Amino acid sequence: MNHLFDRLFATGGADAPAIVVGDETLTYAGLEAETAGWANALVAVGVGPGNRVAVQVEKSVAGLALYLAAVRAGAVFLPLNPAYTPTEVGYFLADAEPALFVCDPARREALAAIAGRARIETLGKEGEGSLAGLAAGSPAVFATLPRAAGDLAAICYTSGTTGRSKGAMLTHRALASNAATLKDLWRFTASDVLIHALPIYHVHGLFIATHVTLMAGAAMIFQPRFDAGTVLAAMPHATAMMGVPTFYTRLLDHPGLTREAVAGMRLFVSGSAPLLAQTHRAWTTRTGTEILERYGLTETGMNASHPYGGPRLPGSVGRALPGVSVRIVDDSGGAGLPPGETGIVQVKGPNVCAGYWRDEAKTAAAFTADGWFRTGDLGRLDDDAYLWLVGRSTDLIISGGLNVYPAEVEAAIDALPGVTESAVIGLPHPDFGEAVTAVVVGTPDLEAGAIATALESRLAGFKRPRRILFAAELPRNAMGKVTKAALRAAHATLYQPTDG
Ligand code: MCA
Repeated sequence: MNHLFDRLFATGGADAPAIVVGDETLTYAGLEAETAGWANALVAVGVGPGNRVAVQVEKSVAGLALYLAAVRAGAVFLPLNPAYTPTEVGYFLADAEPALFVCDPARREALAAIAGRARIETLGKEGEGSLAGLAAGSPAVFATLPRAAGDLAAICYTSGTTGRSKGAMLTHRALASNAATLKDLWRFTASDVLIHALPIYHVHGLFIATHVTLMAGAAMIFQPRFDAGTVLAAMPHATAMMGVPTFYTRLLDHPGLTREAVAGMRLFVSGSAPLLAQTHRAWTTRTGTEILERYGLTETGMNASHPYGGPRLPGSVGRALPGVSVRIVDDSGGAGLPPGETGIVQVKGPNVCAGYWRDEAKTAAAFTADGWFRTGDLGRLDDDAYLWLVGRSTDLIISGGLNVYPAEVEAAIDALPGVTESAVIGLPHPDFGEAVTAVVVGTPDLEAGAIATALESRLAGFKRPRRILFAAELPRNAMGKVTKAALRAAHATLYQPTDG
């Protein structure tokens, strides 16, 4: 048995729709056959059980089939944001040492230099490319390789507060158990149709949305990217959507969002970044439906969720999922704190990753001696066991649902000529929730435009500062540490719309 793949395809009827793109529908039997072709192609290029398959492609059904095929072939999938620069990709490939790297045909040459020993094959947005050709010419049957619950299915990279990115090792158990729990909690059945407008290079779109849908035997309307008008046009044909808060604020900005537009939708899920209580309330007022918020991490998948039937308290992320435990501990990491007291959030459960890829020190630092995972988030539990997140113990920025680590952006800026030092902070932003902002100290001839241009080849677009500010010096505390809270307070309204 393949612990994850077999469960994903256990419910969907052969002729039932699995994926709808435009006016084309792929049934469960069709999707299974598609993944077989891709799995045969993977084996043909030498991918074996346990090998890593790194993939940096635009969102497409073929890209999703490639992921499922990697699971079938017993490989370990490593999804990469198409926005990553060759330098960024180079780090992941060097660290994960994949047997195969799949990229867009247009980028093959640029990326060949950084692929190391990995074999390169291609897959384009329109289904073209070398691996796509191989998959299309391969048999549509494949004997799925057995995989145990504890085997790795994927490695997802997440940056650290200092230093380089770490690869969270996600097992078949972690992914399958999380999907099964959420399917039941959110009451997914074969009658559901999910609007899938999330990217498939991250946990939310690749695992949560896809696995929950497939495990339920439901269908998804697959959209290449989020566009409010396109999502609204799909709503009469759908029952559910999963999104990041930016989806909801952009939909609220669209005149087409009305009670009638959402009449057939039974569930709106938000996650990956905090949903402002005011957005939650504005949504309820406008549509008569309540957004269900849930809380997760790359390392753990989902940990907590608003109840389906009970109160969806705005500003809270609900209760620990069945089978998952959440506790709040004090700063010293010792005793669990009683309800009402704020501390560090720790989680435990089958959903938690097996540690970081080839990094025993970071793995050891991420877990307590008694096996709890340190989330890096600060929060409190109330008397009804609802979790309220109040901040982070790290200075992580979440922009439009994507994590940005200031240390990485600061290092790129500090390496530029004329820069003495920099501090990168997240400031409240109406569209992205938080916007990456740099405060730079350096020679008087430094210009924001030149810094922005220099960063283009080093950092993916979502990590690059929206605004670059200059200062004579950075505020510091008595220990000499830059006080980012002071910087955030000083520039809190930088992105707020001004009257008049
Ligand atoms: C794109 N850009 C961004 C972002 N996305 N800038 C800041 N933050 C972003 N998130 C920039 C691009 O670099 C580009 O800049 C410009 O915006 C337009 O790019 P485009 O791709 O057209 O943007 P968009 O389509 O408007 O995308 C915004 C988005 C998208 C819809 C919010 O980022 C998105 O789908 N985010 C979801 C990410 C996600 O799935 N997160 C889940 C992670 P320029 O013009 O300068 O080139 S999983 C997770 O967090 C955990 C486990 C969990 O709990 O789910």
